[in-house]
Order: sequence, then C-alpha cells, then structure tokens
Amino acid sequence: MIAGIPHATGDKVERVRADFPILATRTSKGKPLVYLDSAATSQKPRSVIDAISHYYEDYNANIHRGVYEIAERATDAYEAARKRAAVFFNAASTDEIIFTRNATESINLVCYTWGFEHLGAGDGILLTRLEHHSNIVPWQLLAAKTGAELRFLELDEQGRVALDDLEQKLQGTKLVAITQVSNTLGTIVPLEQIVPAAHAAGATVLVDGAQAAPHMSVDVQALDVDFYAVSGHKMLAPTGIGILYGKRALLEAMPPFLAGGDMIRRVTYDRTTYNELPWKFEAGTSNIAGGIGLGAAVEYLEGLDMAWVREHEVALTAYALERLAEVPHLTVYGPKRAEERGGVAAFTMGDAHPHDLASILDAEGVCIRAGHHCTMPLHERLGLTATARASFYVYTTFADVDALIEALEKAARIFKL
Ligand code: 7TS
Repeated sequence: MIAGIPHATGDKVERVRADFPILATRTSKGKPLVYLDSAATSQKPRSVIDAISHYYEDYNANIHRGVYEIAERATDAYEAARKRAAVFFNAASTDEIIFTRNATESINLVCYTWGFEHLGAGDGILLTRLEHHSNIVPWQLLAAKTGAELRFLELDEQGRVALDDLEQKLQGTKLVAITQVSNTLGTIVPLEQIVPAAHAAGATVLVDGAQAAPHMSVDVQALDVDFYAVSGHKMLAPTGIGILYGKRALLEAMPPFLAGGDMIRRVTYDRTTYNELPWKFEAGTSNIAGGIGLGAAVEYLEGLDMAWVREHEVALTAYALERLAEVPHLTVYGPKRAEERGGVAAFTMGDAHPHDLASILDAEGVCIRAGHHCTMPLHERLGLTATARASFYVYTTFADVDALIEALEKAARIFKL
C-alpha cells in the first residue's frame, strides 16, 4: 500500500469539495458518498445549483422575445453564458457556439446538416476504434443512406491510436470524426497530429469533446477543429444543455437542423428565411435554465483553472493506476502512463462480473459504472462484454481512490479470488 503520493493540490481539493453539497451526504447505509462516476455525469457545485434556482425564482421568462424586464434579464443571462463558453473554448466568435442538448445532439446536428449535404457514395468517414456509440451510430445511419463508408484508426496494445496508416486512411476521407478522450480506456487522442493531416487531405474534422472539455484546457482555434461537441452535464452543468462549436463559414453554409420558432427571420405560408447564427440552429424554446447553469459551471471551472484540473487528474490517475495494480487478479485497460490518459480507469477483476463488482462497491458507498459504457464495439475488440469503470473529477480525492481499493479488496474476498 502506498501511503498517498505527495500532492500539491490536496488542500485545494478539500476546498473544492465544500462547494458540492452532494459530497457531504451519506448513502442509505450510512456510508460517505464516494462518487467515482463523473465520466457518466459530474456532480454540481452550489454556484450552478444557485444560478438555476435564481433564474426560476427571480427572472423566469422566455428569451429572445419579451420586452419586459425579467424577459430581458433572462435573455441577457442566457447569451452571457454563450459568451462565457465562447471565451472558455477560445472560439473566434460567440456566434460559433450553438446550444444543443448534449454531445450526442451536437454530433447528430453535424451529421444531418453538414453530413447529408457533403457526404456521398464512396466518401470516407474516418473514426477511431475508441468511439462512443454517439459518434458511431449517426455515421452508420448516414452511410446506409448515402453509400459513404466508415473507416477506423486502429489501436495499439495499450489502446492508443495507431497513426502509421493515417495518411493512407485519409485518402478519400471527407470527414474525420473522432473523440479527444476515450470514455472507456481514457486514451487521449493526438489531435495535434491528426487534425493537420486531415485538413491537408481535404477532410473536415469533428471532435467529440464530451470527455475532454470538462478535464483539460480546450482551445478550438489552436486545435483547428471544424466542429467540437460538448455535453454540459459532464462539466458541472445541468443535464439537457450541450454545445456544438463550429467554424463560422461552415455553420453559415449549413441548412438548419430542427425547424420551428426562434430559428427564423421571416416566415410566410410559402417560404422561410432563417435567423442568423447561432439561433439558426436553436429551434423552439431553449433550455434557458440549463444555459444559465452552464455559464455558472464554466465560471466555476475558470476559477479553478483548467491547468490545475488536468494536473489534479493526472496525479489522481497515476495514484489509482498504482493502487489498482496491487489488487489481485485485477486488469486495468488503456495506456499505462497517466499522462496519456484522462481520469478514467476501466478494469476487470478475475471472472467477477463487473455488475456484481459495482453492486458490492455500492454497498460500501462507492459509485462506479459497470457495463459497456456505450462502447460495445471497443469492448468486443478487447474480447470483453463489460468492464467496471472508476472515473475522476475536480472533487475526487486520493482517499476516494483508497476507498475504491478497499472495496475491491473486499469484493475479491467475497469472490474468493
Ligand atoms: N462521447 C463520449 C466520448 C462520451 O463519453 C459520451 C457519454 C457521449 C459522447 C455522449 O454524451 P451525452 O451527454 O450526449 O450522452 N459517455 C457516458 C459514459 O461514459 N457514461 O455515461 C455516459
């Protein structure tokens, strides 16, 4: 047992934890909550919860229409959140930030607008073997309708993306749609190598940032991605709000996705002209509270500093990998070095079923996810049907990792491993 790696960020984590009301709660069995499922969804700080209640209690009104005071306040707060997100991701302009429901909707928006306009028979769509179902299934649907073809970048023995045949796979590829961080193996995908090569080959690049945006500093201009998809709920914001970043020229040329109120400039019974960006892609009444909550979440993350967030998670992941290696019969999947991964660790323990493991851990107050984590094809490639997965965030402590290990050792005794 390692008695805790020296870790300069420890005091700060304790201060962070105090901002998350749920972390002070106990399970029905009286156990302190050890939340290790942040890759599924993050917990929410008090400032986000307050921003949402404040909206409903003080200035609830629909946006972009009312001329009265609270309607204007609601519109201003919602648009201020968009502006904050634009700065956070370093978009060239606030208009390039489209609010969606989540990363899944962001990817579907690109698929059904840009994708169906630009991809046809024989065109390549290049993914990695790491992708979440959200970044596979839309392209399969498109391929089935258009005759476009899915291709995949393979993985090495540590689950890192192999780039040796990148140039070859880019030939005839019109879209590269890849995750930045794997939600299962934790692999960080080398966008700095893939994006320039994709552009040189004439391909457009969509990045699924669901597991990256919450955990590291993301600069969409420096990355030079064409589209970037984000889920708010994984980065301290409420559920039901996400972002699609897109380069302005691409967004302007794209047809609308959903049609209805708010996305129009002028409608007659015969025809419609569309609103300008970003509202062209935001039909119907928006998730106003969600947008305002996302603004508060971004503000909170800015206050923490994304460089610290990443440093904290690398330290935690390194510690978790060392400690998990001590547990008998346990196999962790993905890159060996913490620096090459996000804060997730998927593992199996002997032939114990991951769901049984998760249930035993639950009795100890330790929340992990078990299953295929919406990466069934990846699990199949690893020869697995399911894994158990612990995932970390800004409020996770070394003590949480210790609690995980202790609960796993207990499970090993129960399974007589
Ligand atoms: N892309 C990646 C890489 C993800 O990890 C997820 C969600 C999504 C897309 C979809 O996000 P959504 O907010 O649109 O649903 N991943 C997980 C997970 O790992 N456990 O629960 C959800």
